[in-house]
Amino acid sequence: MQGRIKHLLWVGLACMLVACGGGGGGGSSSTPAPNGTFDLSTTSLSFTAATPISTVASQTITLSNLGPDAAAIRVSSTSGGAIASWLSVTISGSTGTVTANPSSLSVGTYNTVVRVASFSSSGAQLFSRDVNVQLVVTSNLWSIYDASALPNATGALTQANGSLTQFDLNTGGNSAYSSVAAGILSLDTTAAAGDQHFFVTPFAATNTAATYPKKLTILARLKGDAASDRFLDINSSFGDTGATAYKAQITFGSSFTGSSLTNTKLSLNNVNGGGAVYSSNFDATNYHVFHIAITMNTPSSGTVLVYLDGNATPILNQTVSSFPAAAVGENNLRLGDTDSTYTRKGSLDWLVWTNSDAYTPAQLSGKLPAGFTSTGY
Ligand SMILES: [Ca+2]
Repeated sequence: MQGRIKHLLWVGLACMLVACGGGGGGGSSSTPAPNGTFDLSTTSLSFTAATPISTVASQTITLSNLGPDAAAIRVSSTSGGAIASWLSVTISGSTGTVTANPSSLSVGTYNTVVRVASFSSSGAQLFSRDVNVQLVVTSNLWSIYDASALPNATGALTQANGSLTQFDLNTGGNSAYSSVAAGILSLDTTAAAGDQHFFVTPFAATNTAATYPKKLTILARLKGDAASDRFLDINSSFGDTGATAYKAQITFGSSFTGSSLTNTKLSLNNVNGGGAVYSSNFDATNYHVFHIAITMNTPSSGTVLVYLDGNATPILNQTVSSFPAAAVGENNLRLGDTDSTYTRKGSLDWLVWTNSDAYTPAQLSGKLPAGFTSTGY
């Protein structure tokens, strides 16, 4: 049934293409040779998508010289079956619109051939033209810190556009408080609880625009250390240029709720004009992938979700009517010990983020940067 409806639709479209109107007449039973050569404006199309972007811009092809005998246009694979599931083609008038949808694809290169064919009113194929379509799915959506060097070492941070930059160490930070070995960043401020020691880097320039919602997804693989009940902070500020900024402050490991390292929490600090809200428990003696998804609906309000190891159910899901204020225009990510009262000690394997969207684990399955796949992704 569906196929027949589709066929009738194509016939209708073809009438627009070849001016079917005009009175008919005839009744001849002969089958003259078809006229027209049926040309396409291109026989190859190329798309590029950076995961996990779900859509890319469509491209068009123009049909011409169909000739008077073409009564229908059909699109298929070269064997006459359905075209690739990641591709759609619609034809309106003399324009074919080709849309690639990489949302279900992993990083890689995908090639397919689409056949555009004209058919006579009796259903005989007249001409066909093939279009080679390539879709390259890349993973360069992410800003990546892989802990192969200190965060403030030159070139330690790969930005989403491929450029190499690095974090800055905060003023007052002590280089003795962090070290890197075997691809792991170790942070330890237990020598002086009052010290702050963190790395900071600005978000992409696009996040400075005063348009909402603003979105951020961060994934970090890290674990705690029994020498300190708190092991790391990840703070994100979302300031518009010249305006008061607000920040999401997350602290991993919070024994002040009475938990231990084997049964600890993370906290989202100073929200809704009050104190912290806490996640459900996890085991901070082992590495976990923490997945933070933030949506700012206004400069000072939004939602924060934190997922653990790719599980669909978040360990924290908080609607925030007011985040704590930061400095005017502050628009950056902070990693380390931002606390002037308590210590931090912990280890970080890697950290990646994107300002593209606030993704769920399912949306990121198979779409983390190469080499960063983990349990749950
Ligand atoms: Ca401190």
